[in-house]
Amino acid sequence: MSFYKKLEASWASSKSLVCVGLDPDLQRIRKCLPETDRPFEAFGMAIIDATAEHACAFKPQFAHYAAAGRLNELKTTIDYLRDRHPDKLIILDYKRGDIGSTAAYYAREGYEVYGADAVTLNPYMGGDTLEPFAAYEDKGAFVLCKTSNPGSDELQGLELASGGPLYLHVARRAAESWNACRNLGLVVGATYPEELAKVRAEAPDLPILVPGIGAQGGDLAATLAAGANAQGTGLLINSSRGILYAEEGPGFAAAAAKAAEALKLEIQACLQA
Ligand code: NUP
Repeated sequence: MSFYKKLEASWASSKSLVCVGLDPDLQRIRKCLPETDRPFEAFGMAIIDATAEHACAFKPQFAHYAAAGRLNELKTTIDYLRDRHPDKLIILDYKRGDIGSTAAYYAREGYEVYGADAVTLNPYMGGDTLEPFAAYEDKGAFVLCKTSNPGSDELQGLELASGGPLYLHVARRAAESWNACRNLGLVVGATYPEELAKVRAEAPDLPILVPGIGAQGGDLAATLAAGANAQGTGLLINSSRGILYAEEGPGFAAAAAKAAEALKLEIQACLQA
């Protein structure tokens, strides 16, 4: 199944735009779970099972696993997700970007070793660095466009001599010449709804992954008004800490379920308004 078809199917079956970010943090997990050798796996599985009915996608964050020396648990968590919840989109957030010959290895890592449906990529080395990923025609890649961090304007907002900011040039390229295989999306932070509206105008059909809701204080209503399409989809609204650590104690999974459900319902209410 093509990446866009899989994404459409995950929106349709979940009736949700919520993407649950898996950003495990050992200190916080220790407050939630009894001592175990594989805390990232146990925490991830519990969060996945608790929140799946409210989510269309999960987004494991590579650095959280890698920095803890727990990439093996990233792999088993993704395997578990694929096995138990096959209709959910799995987005590996690793923001790769390198010369094409090396990018081919990163693509193999993301899609074949970890088995992600989609990855996040940094396109600022140029479109040729995306090609090895786009060549996996049934997989997807979300290209960083206007990121959620406070400093994202420093480079992404630079005005080009040809007119308009750099991030809009990225949006146009991702919608057109970079997207020959029809499997790209964009990343735009919920902290920049005005910029999201401009991106949406340049890329009316691209799926947009939107982090920055919850812990980073992004504006949900403005995000949906700026980025949702006529069908009330087109966006994946990510929340990581706001769901994972809704409660740091033994009730973490039930609290995460509640937080994911609350986000899903808030999205529905905004879309209906
Ligand atoms: O622009 C971006 N902002 C951002 O926060 C692009 C991202 N991929 N992210 C990621 O989304 C970030 O690395 C983290 O995994 C997640 C946001 O987490 P939270 O603020 O919801 O806890």
